[in-house]
Amino acid sequence: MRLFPQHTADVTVGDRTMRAEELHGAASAVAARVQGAPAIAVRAEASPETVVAVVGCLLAGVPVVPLAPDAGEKELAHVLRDSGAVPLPDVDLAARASFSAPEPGPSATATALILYTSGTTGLPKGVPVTRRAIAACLDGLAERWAWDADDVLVHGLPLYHVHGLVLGVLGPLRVGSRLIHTVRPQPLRYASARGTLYFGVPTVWSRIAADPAAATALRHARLLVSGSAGLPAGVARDLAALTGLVPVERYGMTETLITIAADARAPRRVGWVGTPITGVQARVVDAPADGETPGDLQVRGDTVFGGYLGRDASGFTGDGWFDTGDVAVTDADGWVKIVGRKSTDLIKSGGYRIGAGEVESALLDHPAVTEAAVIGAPDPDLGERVVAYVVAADPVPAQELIDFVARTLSVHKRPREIRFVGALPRNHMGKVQKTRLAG
Ligand code: MLC
Ligand code: AMP
Repeated sequence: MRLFPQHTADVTVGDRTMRAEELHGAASAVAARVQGAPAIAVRAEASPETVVAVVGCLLAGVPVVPLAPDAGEKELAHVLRDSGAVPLPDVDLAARASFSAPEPGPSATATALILYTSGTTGLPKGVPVTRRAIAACLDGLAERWAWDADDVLVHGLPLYHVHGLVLGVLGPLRVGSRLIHTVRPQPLRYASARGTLYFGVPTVWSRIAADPAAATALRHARLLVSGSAGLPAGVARDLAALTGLVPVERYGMTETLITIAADARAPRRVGWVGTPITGVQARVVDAPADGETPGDLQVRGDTVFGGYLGRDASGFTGDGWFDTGDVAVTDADGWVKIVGRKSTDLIKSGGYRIGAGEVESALLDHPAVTEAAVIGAPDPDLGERVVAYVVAADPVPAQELIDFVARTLSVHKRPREIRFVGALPRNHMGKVQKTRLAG
């Protein structure tokens, strides 16, 4: 199954642009080199090399494991061991080859990507994403957003998650629209790139809304899209005032890709993420479609994965629906609004998903730390920020612990704040009572 036509569109990352033919030639050279490998790990810096590496592996039908460029030793070792992926040697952007996969080519059910994502406890788990899931997700979104080859997509999101990589790179290549990646998602960089379509997480939109010069520069855009976390109503309001546009929202997960999205042509309903895209069904369990009663959000369909790499298919109901862990309401028109999350041990900070257990165990690896409990505290900029309650055997500066987590896991998983306590609140079974830790 082909994911994109041979010559799609030009891709710019930072100050480097690759014409569609150049991208295809360099990616073909990668494909010829990696063909037959079980899986290839790509250090996913925001660069044309990353785009070429990913496209090359996909041409060859070899699964890609994108690595966070700032992944620390512990996280990196785990991902490489768990996936069995082999790191890709340097990519030559000047290489030109012509590659066609032996017929019949990779099947629709072949794994295209293995994305690592945090659970509530333990180390991140691998999510195999099939070619069919990617195609269904991108075609469904193109339909919702009337996204076509005349669009120019702008974003600066990281290239190792669904948002920045699947939607933000494979999306334009499949649709044939030009991509301008700004390397970092800073307001002024969005403002100076002339696009029609802009992707951002709520933190990006809130920073743009707080920068009127940057925001007003987006007035020419056709569509702003927000996702990966809930968009605060105040941010939507400020953006509307400055740009004349209210972002369209969509909802998804690493395990399911994007499942629910609002139609760009429909009136905006801030906080509502839309209806299931083509090929996907959603249900809110044991709740009437009254727009008010919350229940567990479950999904199934073409975009949904089949189970974590090397593990059983946890998270699925007996009748084959994936339990997202999110709590939602739905209304008579089938629109969905995300109202919360079942586990407080999954933190969303700046759109990144961070497992409390993973940060706790990283902190416990530090010799001065005897106990640690991590929570997500409400944060006006990041949505939630990682806060760690720590019992220390010896005096240790908070910054040392923050840097230690940034080094062992990755920078975005570091606690933004350490609160030293004499003991953690525990119940009579000895379990930490996180509800008694103040946000
Ligand atoms: C700070 N830095 C440190 C550090 N403290 N470096 C080492 N050690 C420390 N202790 C450095 C960082 O490396 C970085 O450098 C700089 O300081 C700023 O880092 P930051 O403060 O962490 O960045 P911040 O401004 O908080 O980031 C906000 C953000 C980011 C919005 C840019 O959170 C982001 O990119 N979010 C996107 C997440 C995303 O794509 N999620 C999608 C998941 S998919 P430098 O040099 O790099 O600036 C999904 C599915 C779906 O959810 O529905 O989409
Ligand atoms: P990740 O695995 O990083 O893709 O994170 C998935 C989680 O992000 C979901 O389970 C939701 O909690 C959250 N999420 C994604 N999109 C939205 C949205 N539009 N509104 C609210 N939460 C969202």
